[in-house]
Amino acid sequence: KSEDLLFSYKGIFYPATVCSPEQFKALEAFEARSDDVILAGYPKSGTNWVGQIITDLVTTCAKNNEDETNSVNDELDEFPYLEVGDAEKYQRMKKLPSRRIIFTHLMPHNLPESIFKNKTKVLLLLRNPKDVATSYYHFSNGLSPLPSYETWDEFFTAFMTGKMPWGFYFDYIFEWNKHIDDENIMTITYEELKENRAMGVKKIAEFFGLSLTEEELQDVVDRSSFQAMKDNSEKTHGAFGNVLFRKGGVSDWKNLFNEDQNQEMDNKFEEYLAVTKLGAKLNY
Ligand code: PPS
Repeated sequence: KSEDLLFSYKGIFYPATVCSPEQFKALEAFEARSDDVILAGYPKSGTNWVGQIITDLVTTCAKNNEDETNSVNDELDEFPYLEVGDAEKYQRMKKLPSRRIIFTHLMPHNLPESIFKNKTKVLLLLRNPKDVATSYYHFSNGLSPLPSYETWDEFFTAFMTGKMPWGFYFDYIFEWNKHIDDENIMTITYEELKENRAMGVKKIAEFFGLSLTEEELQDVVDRSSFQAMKDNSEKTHGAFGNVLFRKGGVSDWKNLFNEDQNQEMDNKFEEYLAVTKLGAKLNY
């Protein structure tokens, strides 16, 4: 049954095939380092995209400095999502050299406190909720550990009532908005990156203090086009790549939303986010 694929932890659903309550308990004691590189974003906001950019920037920098290694997945063949794995994952992560690269879909109050205490830098990735819902719907019905939905309408109801893995989109943004003035947090939007990838890549490199030559930066930009990543996806993501690299565009929601659903989401935006700083950054 579809719902059996999920479990609830602190009031939020997660996919049981990739996370567990034991591991969430273990996560509380995770010690973030001040030089960890963290990418936070609600599912389907472009995590794999920005994740590749970050990984590419960090690895290029490490090579230049002749550092031995850097990323969580390279060293221990570990899935880079903080909350995905087993309860022993955090012990293994202790052994990793800096700089560790960490992705997460968790809301800030469910992240280990050490991230905020140690002022670890967090890049918060935002994407328009209509495109997030569209992407999430197709992903859930593809090859994924998530429940599938008979119809778009059924999915839309689940999305709008927060019955989604990793929680309610509007709560996610609302909770992160509480951290908008933290010095260790910077935001980037899917849409701004889509409009000008070169500028986005530069902004990300500067935020994490990664210095690369113009040529190296351009290589990172070239390697992170949708087409380049899709072409390489068999290697990077296996069969899963076909589902993940779907359209990679802006406004595909127009092919799914009816007028009522559009209005309902606009109302939700008004209710939760219209007056928040993060709301102003969303391309709404
Ligand atoms: S996940 O499973 O939650 O981690 O998914 P996530 O990686 O956050 O989001 C997947 C969407 O990001 C799109 N994507 C890209 N867009 C533009 N350029 C590049 N290079 C790129 N790589 C991934 C991907 O296609 C998903 O969006 P949709 O709208 O479904 O195509």
